[in-house]
Amino acid sequence: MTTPPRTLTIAGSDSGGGAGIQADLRTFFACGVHGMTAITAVTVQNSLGVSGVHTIPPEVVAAQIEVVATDIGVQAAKTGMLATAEIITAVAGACDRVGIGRSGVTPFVVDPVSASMHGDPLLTDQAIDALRSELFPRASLVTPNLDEVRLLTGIEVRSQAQQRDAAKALAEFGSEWVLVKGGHLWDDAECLDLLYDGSEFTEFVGPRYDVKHTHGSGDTLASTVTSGLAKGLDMVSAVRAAKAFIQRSVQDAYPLGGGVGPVSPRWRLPDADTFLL
Ligand code: PXL
Repeated sequence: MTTPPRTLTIAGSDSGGGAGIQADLRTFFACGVHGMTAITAVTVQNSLGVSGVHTIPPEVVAAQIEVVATDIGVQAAKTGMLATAEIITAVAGACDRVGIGRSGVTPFVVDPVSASMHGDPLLTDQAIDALRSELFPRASLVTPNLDEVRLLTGIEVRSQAQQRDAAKALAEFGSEWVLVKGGHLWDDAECLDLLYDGSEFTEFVGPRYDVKHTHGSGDTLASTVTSGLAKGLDMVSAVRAAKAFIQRSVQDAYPLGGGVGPVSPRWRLPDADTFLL
């Protein structure tokens, strides 16, 4: 057997299995790559929300990145919940040492996760600055939703025209590509994700699905892009593939507990309901 492409997620654990590391790993598996993890924080979480956060020491986060990169190798990496400015600084240093990000050769997707969909904070206020100044310049792609756009740029996006302005403002922070996700433009009948490379826009338009269970959708999208890049796709092709993957996974979202359930790549296993029976 040959070894599949290897991907690394630098992110937090969601004990409810909906988002975070858990969503990233199942997406990596569904995309046919070998997923590895550098855990930044353990959240105490169920479908109703986050009731506790325990952060991992920054040097332990950095060490996880370095041991897997030096032994196993990483074809693409992503970030999710980074929790604190100290962890962000440690991640930036470790990535530089192993060639992840723009100073190296390994594509690096930065998903600037700042809060859960219930509004629970997953990043300290001081860490927003560190994200902008330390991680964005290293990123091949950043993937903010519109709440994160507001935190990062101060721009309140209410239209597709403002979505373009936001992409231009975000590009100033130094990433190679910006993907401004339009899922939170609730009044739009369609869902526009806007990709920008500093000079040209590429639009990815899809239907807006009327589903309540969308936990982990941003993580799933960023993990799919990361998997595509690890397999050697160019950025436009990786984002196109990821948009198709998340649309299908939103349609297969399921209820969980008393709150919000996850989007699911279970459709990748056609016999999921009958296997083992
Ligand atoms: O979906 C963003 C996210 C990322 N990582 C963790 C989370 C969440 C949302 O709740 O809990 C650990």
